[in-house]
Amino acid sequence: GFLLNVLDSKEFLAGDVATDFIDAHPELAKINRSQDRGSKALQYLADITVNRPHGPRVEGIDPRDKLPHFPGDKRDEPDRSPFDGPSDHPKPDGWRQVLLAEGPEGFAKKLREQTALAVTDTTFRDAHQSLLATRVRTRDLLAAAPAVAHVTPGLFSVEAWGGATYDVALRFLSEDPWDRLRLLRAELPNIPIQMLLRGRNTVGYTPYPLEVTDAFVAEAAATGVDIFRIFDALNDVNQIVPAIEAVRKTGTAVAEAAICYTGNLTDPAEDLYTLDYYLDLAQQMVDAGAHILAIKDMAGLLRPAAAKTLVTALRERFEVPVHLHTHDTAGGQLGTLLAASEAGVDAVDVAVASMAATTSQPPASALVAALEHTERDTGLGLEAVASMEPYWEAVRSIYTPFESGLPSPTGRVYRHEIPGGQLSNLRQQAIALGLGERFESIEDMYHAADTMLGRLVKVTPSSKVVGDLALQLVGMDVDPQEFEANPQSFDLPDSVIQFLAGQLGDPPGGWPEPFRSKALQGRTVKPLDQELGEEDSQALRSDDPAVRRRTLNRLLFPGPTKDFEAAREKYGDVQVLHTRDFLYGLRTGYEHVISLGKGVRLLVTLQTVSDPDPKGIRTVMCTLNGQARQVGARDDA
Ligand code: 3PY
Ligand code: ZN
Repeated sequence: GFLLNVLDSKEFLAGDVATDFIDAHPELAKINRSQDRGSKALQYLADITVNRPHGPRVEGIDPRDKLPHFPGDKRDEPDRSPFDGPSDHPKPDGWRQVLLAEGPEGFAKKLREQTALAVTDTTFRDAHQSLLATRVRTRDLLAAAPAVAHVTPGLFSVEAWGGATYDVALRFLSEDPWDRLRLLRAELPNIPIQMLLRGRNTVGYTPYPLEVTDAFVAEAAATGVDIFRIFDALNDVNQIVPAIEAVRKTGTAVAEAAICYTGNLTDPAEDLYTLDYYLDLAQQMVDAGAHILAIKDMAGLLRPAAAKTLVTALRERFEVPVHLHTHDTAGGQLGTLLAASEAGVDAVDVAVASMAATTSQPPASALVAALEHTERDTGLGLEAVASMEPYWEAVRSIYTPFESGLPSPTGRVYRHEIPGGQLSNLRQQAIALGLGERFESIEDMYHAADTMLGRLVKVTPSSKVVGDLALQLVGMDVDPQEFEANPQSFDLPDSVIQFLAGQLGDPPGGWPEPFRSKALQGRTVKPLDQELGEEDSQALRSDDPAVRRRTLNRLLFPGPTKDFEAAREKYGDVQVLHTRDFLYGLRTGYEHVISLGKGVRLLVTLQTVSDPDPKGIRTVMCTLNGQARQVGARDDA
C-alpha cells in the first residue's frame, strides 16, 4: 500500500522529488529506485511501441490464465515476476537430493540400478531452441518452474541452460544468462538442472582458452548446474576431456559425456559411423572420467533398431548409465525411445507435448503413457505431465514470430541430416535470402557441402560450417562439383576456413583432400586467441561472483555483452515486463503491468503516439498508475 501510494504521488512520478524530501524519509531511497526502474521500463516500452520489430501484438490467450492449478499453488499472485523470490509451495524430494547425498558417482550408480525409465524434460532449453529460436524468456520459464518442481518431482533432470541460450539471452533478450540459472535453481530445489556444454567451445562457436572453460564450469556448477552434458561437434574426445576434468574437479556436479550420432548404424554400407566407432569414443570418454554416457542424436537419425544395438552394446561394455537424446524431425522418435527403453537405456529426453515434436524432442505425455503399468513405468504420472501442456501452449503462442515454420515431420532429414536446432534456423535464413520457396535446394546443397567436407558429425558449430557453405553455394548459384574442383577460386565463409584450418579439431573421417589444401591456398587464417591477459585471468578468479560472471560474458560474447550492458543501463532489468509487452509494446485500450516485485506493480496505459519531430523522435503519451507521462522514442524507420 505505502509503496504504491508514494508511487502515485504526482511530484514523485514527475521525477523532481526534492532531496530534503528524501532525507526526511530515508525509506524512500528504495522507492526512488522503484521509480527509476519504472521509468526505464517505460522507456523500453516506448521504444518498442514506436518501432514494433516483431509486428503488432498477436491476439490471443494470456498465459497467466493457463497456469496449471494444483494443490498448494499460489496463483492468487497471477503475474509472478523474477523479483518476487522463490514460490513457497511444497516441492517433494527428488533426484537432486540423491545427488546432494551421494555425490556424482552414487547418483550415476543409482540411475543405472533403477528399473523405472528416468526422464529429462528439455522444455526449458532444447525444445524452445529448436522451435522458437531460443527466445523463451526467463520470466516465462520461472513462472512454470514451481509447477514443474511440484507436479513432476520425479524428473531425472530439467535441461535449462547452455546450448544457444547463453548467446541469445545476451544478444536478443537483454538478459544476463547467469540470472536465469540462479533464479531457476531457487525454484527447482528437488530436480537436477542440466546444461549443454559444447566442449572446448563452451557455449560459443570456436574453442576458448582452457582457463575460460575451467572458470565457466566452476561458475556454472556454483550457480546451479548439476549435470553437464558435454559434446564435441566433431566427436573429437580431446576437445571434451578438459571439460570432463573441470566438472569432476567441482566434486559435486555430474559429467555426462555425449557421443554425437549420425548416419545409419544398421546400414551395412556404413563404413565410418559404425558401432566400433561409437564404442571407441565411449571408451575414451569413460577413461576420461565420464559419470554418464549420452547418445546425442541431434538430427533425429537414430532409428529403433540402431538404438537397440547401440544402447545394448554400450551397457554391456560399460558400467555407467546411458542417457538418450533425440529430435523428432521425422516423426518416429517415440519408437526409438521405446526401443532404447526395451534395450535398457537408463534415461531419455522428452519435452512437454505443446513444445514437442518436429524439430524438438518427442512428447513427454506420449512416452509416459506408453510405459504406464509396464516394468519401465516412468512414475511421473500422465496427468501430472499433461497438466503443464496448456501453459506452454499459451506461452508458445506469444512467441509466434519466432516459430521455425516446420509444419509437419519430414523424412528428408535422413538425407540432409540437418540438426533440429539448425533446421528451423536455416529455414528462416532461406526466407531472408528470398529462397523460402526453394528450401529444398538449400537442403540439397547442405548435403553436397557435407559430402565435400568429409561427411561430418553435424552439430553446433560443425553444423554451422556446413550450413554456411550451403548458403554460400546457393547464393553463388554454383555447381557443387565445379566448386569442389576449384574452391580456391571462390569466396569462402570464415567458419569454413577456420574449420579447414583445423581450429575446431579433427573430423572423424579425416581431411578431404585435395579439396582442403586447394581451399586454403592463399588464404590467411586468423589464429585463435588461446591466451588470456593477466587482467582477465585475475577477474575470473575474483572473490566477487558478479565480476567473474561479467568477465565470462565478455570473454565468451564480447559484442552481445556490450549490447546487453548498454540495454541494462538504459532500460534496467527488462524482466519487469511481461513477454507480450516486451515483444509487442503498448497498445491503446489495454492495461499493461510492470512488475517490480514483492507486490509492487505499475500500471501503464497508452494514450497516443505523436508524429515524429524533425529529429525522428515520437512522443509516446501514456499514463503510469493514472498519472500522465510523456516519453520520447526514436523512430528507426
Ligand atoms: C547446441 O549446441 O546448442 C545444440 O543444441 C546441439 O544440438
Ligand atoms: Zn538437441
